[in-house]
Amino acid sequence: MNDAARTLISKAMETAKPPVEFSAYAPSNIALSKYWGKRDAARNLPLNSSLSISLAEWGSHTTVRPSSDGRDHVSLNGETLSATSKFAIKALKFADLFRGGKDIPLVIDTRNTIPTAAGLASSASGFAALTRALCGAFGLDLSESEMSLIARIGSGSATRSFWHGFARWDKGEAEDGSDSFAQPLAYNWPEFRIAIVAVDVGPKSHSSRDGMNHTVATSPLFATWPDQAEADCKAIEQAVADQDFPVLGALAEANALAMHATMQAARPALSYLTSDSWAILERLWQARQDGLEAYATMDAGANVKLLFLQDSEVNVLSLFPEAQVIDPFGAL
Ligand code: 2P0
Repeated sequence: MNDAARTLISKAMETAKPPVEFSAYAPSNIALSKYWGKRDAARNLPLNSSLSISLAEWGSHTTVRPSSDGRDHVSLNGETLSATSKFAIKALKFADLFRGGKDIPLVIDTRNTIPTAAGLASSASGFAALTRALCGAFGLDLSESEMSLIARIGSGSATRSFWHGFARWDKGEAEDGSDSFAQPLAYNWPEFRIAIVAVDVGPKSHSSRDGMNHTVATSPLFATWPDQAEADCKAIEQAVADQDFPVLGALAEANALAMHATMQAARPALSYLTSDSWAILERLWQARQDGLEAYATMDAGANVKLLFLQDSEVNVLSLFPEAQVIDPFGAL
């Protein structure tokens, strides 16, 4: 299989040094224009481009170091994981891309700063931080675009987690995935805010990977998604460039609802949104009719993320007192 990411790693590893301890951070991100559907599952190549905003200090800190007892060790949030845990298997399989069959035992220690109660997935920040940490540990001098390309093999959304602010993952055209990676968008928007309204913190019934594959395979509504998503991505980027918040918010909300509609038309239907999610949306839509300028986006889970500008924060919090507000440009 010709895979640009795997080729890039093997080439870089030809001159790698023995690993040293290296720590890295990557922020989580939320897509304003979603990635949903793959044209190639082995390389995690998407059917459409996507555009995200990073979550500043909400993300993953990962340290990679050589193991002194000859065995791999993986820990998450201070807890040592069994080698058979899902997280450990995924992290070590990803590290194997770098080890290329050589016996290089590693310790991988990840700490997520995303509040557990926010119920956000951490695979985006997790694989981006792990990519940075592995590259650092082996002394590989790769650009962020190259690291984004590599992180895609771990998780598609990780491509967008190498920067603060906005990022766009171009779907690319090449079969080997050489042009499918993300880039930062050089727009600052200090008033931009995101609030997480947590609905359900339990484990989800379907992983997003299974959910998107099932949707692509069975949903008659999916046919219109890739072109619509591509158009939304372009229009949202333009709205970011113009700092036109109502246009951006309306597009992001419509894009998220269209993604969820493709899932609801899957056979059998797939729904990550619960009655609580819909109740939040209805409350938001009522408030919008009354003048609140806030919009919603939802991913492969029941939580609702609100998008608004700083001057609406007091009103958003009075409507959703439990919401956790993130200032994506604040700590930069
Ligand atoms: C996104 N999601 O753009 C979309 C919106 C969920 C809904 O990217 O199979 O964990 O590892 O590439 O990146 C979640 O999917 O999936 C995701 P894989 P990933 O943020």
